Amino acid sequence: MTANDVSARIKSAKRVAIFGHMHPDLDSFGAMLGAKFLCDSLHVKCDVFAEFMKNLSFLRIFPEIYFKNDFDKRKYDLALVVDCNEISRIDKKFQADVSGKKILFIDHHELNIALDGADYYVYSKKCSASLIIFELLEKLNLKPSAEYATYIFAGIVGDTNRFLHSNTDASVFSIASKLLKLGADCQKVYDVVYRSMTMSNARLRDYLFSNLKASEKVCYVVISQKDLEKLSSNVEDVKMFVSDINQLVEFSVAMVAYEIGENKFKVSMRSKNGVDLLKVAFKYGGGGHKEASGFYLAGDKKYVANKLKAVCEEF
Ligand SMILES: [Mn+2]
Repeated sequence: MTANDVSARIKSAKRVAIFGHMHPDLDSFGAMLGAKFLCDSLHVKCDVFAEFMKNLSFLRIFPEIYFKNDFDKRKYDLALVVDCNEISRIDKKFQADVSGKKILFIDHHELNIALDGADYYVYSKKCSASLIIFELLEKLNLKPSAEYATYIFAGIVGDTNRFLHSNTDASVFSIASKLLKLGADCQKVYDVVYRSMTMSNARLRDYLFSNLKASEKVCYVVISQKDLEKLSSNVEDVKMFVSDINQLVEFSVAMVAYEIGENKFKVSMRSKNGVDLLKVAFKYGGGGHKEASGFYLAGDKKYVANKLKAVCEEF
């Protein structure tokens, strides 16, 4: 698909429903709002659907009024799914109603299995879905306002971990520069994302580092809901520190398993030194990127710890 194909596809719709992935992150929100700007600019009506969780501090960047929760599928003839390329990764609440609809995916994750009849605008080498949306806007001669430039900038900052990951190439800096010229408020993004650690966050970070287990080049830590309660923290707080653990020079892979529901754990993985995580992620039914991916495990804390010990041997 070309940028013009994407534009034509959107223009052929009467009303577009925009979705990101479940447990949305900065890039998911940035790309959803970027997609909203795209539809607005093409004069196509759209609504953005996302669970707006008050405990996510980074959501202070994105106005709550832009998001809806009650998806009435009869009102929409196109689902525009960003930062995600499979229905099973869309927020559970909307999954069933999205399947069967015409779908356009705009994404940067490795495509595992393509869905019959869906359209894909996927560039897996790109750092973020937000950046792909900005490039789309550029190709269509559309200029985001300062407000939308801030959302797109936040998405790029999120998925590159402020230009740290190896997915940061010259084009990323060049686009960041363009967004700043458009008025993106980078200090606001940094204040909300990187200068917002509380004392309980600090204690959680300490817990994660203190309870690390390690095999040769892989380290991992498991944290249950009970542990989180004791630390007055939640899973969203844990996500802040996965990349920190990956900074340890002794290891090439960091895995953090956190309990998201009773006996259900999400395992977030990060790597460096060229270690590819995708094979392991796909093997356990997950996905993501070469250096940042994840999967789910069912079982109690002890089971998950034993499982991760075995997973270490696969690298
Ligand atoms: Mn992303």
